[in-house]
Amino acid sequence: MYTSPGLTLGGSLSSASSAGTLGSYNEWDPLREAIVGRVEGATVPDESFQMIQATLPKGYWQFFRDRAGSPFPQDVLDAAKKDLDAFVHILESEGVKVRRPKDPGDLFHKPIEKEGWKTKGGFYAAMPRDALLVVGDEIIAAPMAWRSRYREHEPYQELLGAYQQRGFRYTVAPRPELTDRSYNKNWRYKEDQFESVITEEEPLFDAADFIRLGADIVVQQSHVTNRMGIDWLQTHLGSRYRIHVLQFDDSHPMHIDATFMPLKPGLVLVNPERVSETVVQNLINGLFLGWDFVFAPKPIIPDTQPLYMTSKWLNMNVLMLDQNRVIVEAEDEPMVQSMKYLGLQPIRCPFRNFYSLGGAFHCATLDVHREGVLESLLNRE
Ligand code: DAV
Repeated sequence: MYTSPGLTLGGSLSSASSAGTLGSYNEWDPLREAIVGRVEGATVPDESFQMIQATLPKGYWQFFRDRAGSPFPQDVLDAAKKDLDAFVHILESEGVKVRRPKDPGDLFHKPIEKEGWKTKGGFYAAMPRDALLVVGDEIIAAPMAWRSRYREHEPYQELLGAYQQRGFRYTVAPRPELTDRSYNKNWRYKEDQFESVITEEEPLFDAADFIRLGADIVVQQSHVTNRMGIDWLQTHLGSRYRIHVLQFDDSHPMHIDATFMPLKPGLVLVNPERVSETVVQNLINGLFLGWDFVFAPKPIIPDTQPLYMTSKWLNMNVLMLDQNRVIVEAEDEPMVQSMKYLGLQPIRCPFRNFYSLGGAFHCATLDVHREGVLESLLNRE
């Protein structure tokens, strides 16, 4: 067991009133401060058709082909913003200090041009969990595989600067080149088999493919996270942390947090369509010795809700405020009941309209400060 880094408050984020520590080690310690994303300026991402096929739902492939580079429909954004405002309000009333990235303005409506490629636009600052990874007292900017996400860290720069003054370490992972060599040109859509659309040309990852459990971090290889990216992070973090690569039954993996969601020490919520009984048994007999695994209830989102970028399994993309309180979608009765059954206290927040942007409570946040210490909770043999 290690002790907390115990950073002191530098002052530039002066409204932070507490004794001022930063950092977080896991997904369940008491949440004191979080970044919540923004929907303003969200742009339909301009990615190759192979990347769209690999990561996005079939029913919307044509939408992405037709609308790449243009803003998301305004009514979708307005409705999503309402949900997000309600979420911020709930977090604040539960005692969480909320920080927001800067309004990106037209940043994401502008083309991004690098050597050998150009996109019509960027994406959004709605999901800080994708772009930034907090490990202890360090924030790491992810080397993201989508070209449209190349400038996604920019709306967070001011916040990150202020956090640095408060003692957070800020690391930018090596900026990827994202030339054609980073993408597997022979990739073809397969319904049931995972073969990554990205290559091992350079380290790539989205922060949301990692889940933190103290000194152990689990990750999935995906269509946006490669082996080199995982290895880079392990080398960077050093021996204090151990990264474990888990494999699930998912041919279109992009972000682990609708598949594998630890709720507290000893308890993981898993996706029954992607995590088989056999995989669960192997985990319980090994790395997760002594832990309980619970299958998430089936999502109940109506088909009328447009889900451009995600499956319905966002129902399990919950956010723990501590080992007891958990934020759950307001109308998701099965999830509310499951959480109660597990002895947790669900807090309902309307979020279906935000789902349309591809994430839920975990995706839309970044845990800047959870009170707690670094612990080793898994069975490393
Ligand atoms: O169905 O696994 C998760 C998206 C999180 N950004 C899914 C989508």
